[in-house]
Amino acid sequence: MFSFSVKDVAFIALDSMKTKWSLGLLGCLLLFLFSCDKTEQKPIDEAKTLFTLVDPKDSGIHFSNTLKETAKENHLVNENFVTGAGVAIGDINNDGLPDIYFSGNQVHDKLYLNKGDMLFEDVTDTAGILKSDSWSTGVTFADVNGDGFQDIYICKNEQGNRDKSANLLYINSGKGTFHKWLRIMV
Ligand SMILES: [Ca+2]
Ligand SMILES: [Ca+2]
Repeated sequence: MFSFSVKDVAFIALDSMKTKWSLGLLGCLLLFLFSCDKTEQKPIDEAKTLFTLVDPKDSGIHFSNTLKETAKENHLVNENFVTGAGVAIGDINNDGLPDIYFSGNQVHDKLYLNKGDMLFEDVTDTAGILKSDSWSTGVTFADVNGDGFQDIYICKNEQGNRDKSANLLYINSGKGTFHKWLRIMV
């Protein structure tokens, strides 16, 4: 014959709830660990992947939109810290190979000419692209004057500086160089 006081019943109920919670948490933890383990151990069959990562030393592309936050310049006072920059891909010299323009926030923009076989040449300086100290937030190629050569339009947004926020339009000479043709206030 067993007898339980109200205190004993309350203790058993509480202990039972703790056990259930513990088992529930343990179950969630095991599920998480097994699901992570499954993903990490899944072998990658490179023959079935759509893309192959090209090492910068092979492609020649070393651009990185690196951001450095300071007490004066950070994501709390400048929304551009979380909006990123931009990339444009187009054939600027009409050789059938797509070329790449990277716009940079705190780093300078870079223009790469496609030399074939996934090798690119940095032609930023020789093409006449400015080393601007203002934030570039986007870029696109478009033949704005209809001469058959892709021109470059770059969006700028410098926090609190309207003059540095003027967008830039570069006109393609068709001879490997660009002329800064317009500063456009928006
Ligand atoms: Ca090209
Ligand atoms: Ca053009």
